Amino acid sequence: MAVKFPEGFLWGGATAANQLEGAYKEGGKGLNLADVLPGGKENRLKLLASTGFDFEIDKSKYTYPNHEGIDFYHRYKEDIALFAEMGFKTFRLSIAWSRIFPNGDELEPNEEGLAFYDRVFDELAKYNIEPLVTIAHYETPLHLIKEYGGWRNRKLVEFFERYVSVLFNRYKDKVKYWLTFNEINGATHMPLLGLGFSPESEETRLQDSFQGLHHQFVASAKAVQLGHEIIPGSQIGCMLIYAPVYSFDSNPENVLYAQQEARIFNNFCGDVQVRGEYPSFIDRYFRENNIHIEMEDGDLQLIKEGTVDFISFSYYMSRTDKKNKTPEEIGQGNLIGGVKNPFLEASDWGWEIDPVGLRIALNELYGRYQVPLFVVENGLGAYDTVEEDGSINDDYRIDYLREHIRAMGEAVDDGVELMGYTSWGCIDLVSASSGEMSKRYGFIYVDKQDDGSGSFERSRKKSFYWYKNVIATNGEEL
Ligand code: BGP
Repeated sequence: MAVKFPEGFLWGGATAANQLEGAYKEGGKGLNLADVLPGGKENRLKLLASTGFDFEIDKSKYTYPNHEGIDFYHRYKEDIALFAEMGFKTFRLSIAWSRIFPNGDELEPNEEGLAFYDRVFDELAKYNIEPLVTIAHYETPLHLIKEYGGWRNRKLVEFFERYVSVLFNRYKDKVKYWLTFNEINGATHMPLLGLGFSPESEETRLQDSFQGLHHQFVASAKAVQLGHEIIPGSQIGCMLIYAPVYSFDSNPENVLYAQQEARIFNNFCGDVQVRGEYPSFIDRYFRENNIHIEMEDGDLQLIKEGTVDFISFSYYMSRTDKKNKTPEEIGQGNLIGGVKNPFLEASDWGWEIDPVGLRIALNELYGRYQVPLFVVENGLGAYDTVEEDGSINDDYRIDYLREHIRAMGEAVDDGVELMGYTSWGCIDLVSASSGEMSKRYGFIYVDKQDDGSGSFERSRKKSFYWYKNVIATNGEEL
């Protein structure tokens, strides 16, 4: 039976500034984190997971794919026309903080940066495509990283507040949907991406990450309050990376372990941002891990008053786990840990493919919070082949998306309130975790290769026509 989606469901695609804009030094933009992350899976993953990352750019050693991205900065009109052709109702993009405040700590914004996003929003408006804007997506200005140590430093709350109030005032007539911090709960895993610092050592990782998270909770709550004041009717969401945690087996010790891991990874940030308070289970975790959060008077009140309107999340995989892993089992799970799930297949990058997990995720989140949900990232990173006639037959991507969309439809039938779906990387772009172009997610192919060659020319993949029909039939024809 066909699944059904509500009227006005927001179908679309998702991107982030640093992964598609390029033009890394144009328009007065300052450097940000992504500008100093090298390309190539080995280099990037190693650096993201490392401690004591050196932020000086060594151009002779690496390539920097985010410098050019896919040149959206110059080609946004062509790209938005293609999104419109697919029938997008919404387009998720982020604003690069360092286009607006090149160093992050200035008092006055950079007009050229602001004007660029005006042009993008105006272009979207031409086609009635609603922008969904992420305010911070792995793009901390480099100056804030080097001079202040990233989000460990309370000062960033003040700089962020200035940044968001500039955004809300400037775009109040153009943008209604906002997200504060991308995948906020991923921060303890890879603090460099979300919190803009690389831990000094493994011993300091948790303490510094949770302190940085506290600063982001305060900053996010302020953003929600400001947004509601400046833009009446605006809707401001949090953004989580959500991966249901399955127990490897029915051993109660493993079930308990899975539950506890899920609480820390999946629930903690949502509890703070949606319910407006630190959950009681975190006290024991902090105590046992020797974590002490420094708070200022009024922080908890602010967090209480700045709760989000909806929850958005990325879903790529579930996680299967057990309490005692053998040395062989460690590292066999997903990017986010755990052990191999014998029932699931994985992508070429080892991300386990689990559409049922999306239905589980939606039910878990809605059951816990009863606020509207928005799937703002989901998709298959895969190698694509361009045939001699120029066609790209990405049936594997269509299969992946079909099953995930079907699972969402089932969740809607389960009673979940779902606002929309923006599949990740609707146009090929630079991969965040691996810095590769060859890990492609798009409906639109971009001729840019890992070695930096390519014409940037865009072409429609088979999935482009498929998704167009999905949107046209509001998900009835998959
Ligand atoms: C999410 C990020 C995105 C994105 C996506 C896919 O974690 O929010 O920025 O890139 O994952 O990951 P990757 O690019 O590593 O394949």
